[in-house]
Amino acid sequence: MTDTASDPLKAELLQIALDAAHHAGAFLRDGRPDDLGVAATKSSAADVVTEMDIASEKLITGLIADLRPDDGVVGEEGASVEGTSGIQWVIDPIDGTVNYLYGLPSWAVSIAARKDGETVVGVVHAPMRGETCRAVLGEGAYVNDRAARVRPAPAFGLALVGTGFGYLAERRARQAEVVRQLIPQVRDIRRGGSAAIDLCDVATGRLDAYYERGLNPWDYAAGDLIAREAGALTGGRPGEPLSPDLTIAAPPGLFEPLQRLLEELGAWHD
Ligand code: LIP
Repeated sequence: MTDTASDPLKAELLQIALDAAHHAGAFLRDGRPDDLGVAATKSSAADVVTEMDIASEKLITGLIADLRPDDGVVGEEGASVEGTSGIQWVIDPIDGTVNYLYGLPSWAVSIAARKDGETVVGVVHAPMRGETCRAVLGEGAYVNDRAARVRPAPAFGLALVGTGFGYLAERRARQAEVVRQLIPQVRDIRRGGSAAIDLCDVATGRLDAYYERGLNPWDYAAGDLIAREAGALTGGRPGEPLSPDLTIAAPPGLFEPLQRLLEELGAWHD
């Protein structure tokens, strides 16, 4: 895979992200224990961590530290390095952990690089799909070697909308109430279990839109850039950037009415 980025730094960051994601992806795909279990839980008994999440994050952060020891790092499984270079890596070593635990194919390694707080490189590698989505800020989005573009906005009632649900029962009840009101107004809903893949599916036109409340930066950092570079609008509540409060991605013409409806439905609060 030849990847060019106009800026040598972005080219270096992209190559490191691709190499690390592919290395971790192969480890996770080929080394998944048949008896994989839960190593720990976080916000609830359903919010699980496996030994492979931890090992994947260690593998990725080790590769990055060897090549760029002065960079900052934040990872879902606890990686936290302040850094002095102005570059911060944002890592989800397995996005879609529950899918991975159950042996379902929809999981990915998500790696983003931020320069002075702005995401400049994003890579989402989905080994079971044989796909890698990537983007460099201002230089378009790609799935493997093909340019990625969003599907043109459909009529609202024909939109295929991805979403997801949190790990706490009271939040899930609230999210169910939002989706109950949304479903009759759109074509259908899809719940894939990986925000990073859902954002890439918007970027490649496999979903018309995606929204979710309660994501963490490592879930969306890379997929957000990929979706935007593929022509999507992304954000949260009206006038706000995407955040753990609410993440929305969709092409222009669909993003705006979906954002308005989610605001009316209170999708941004528990
Ligand atoms: C997952 C997200 C997904 C969400 C899940 C979970 P994880 O991230 O990608 O969209 O619905 O609840 O947060 O925990 O597998 O990295």
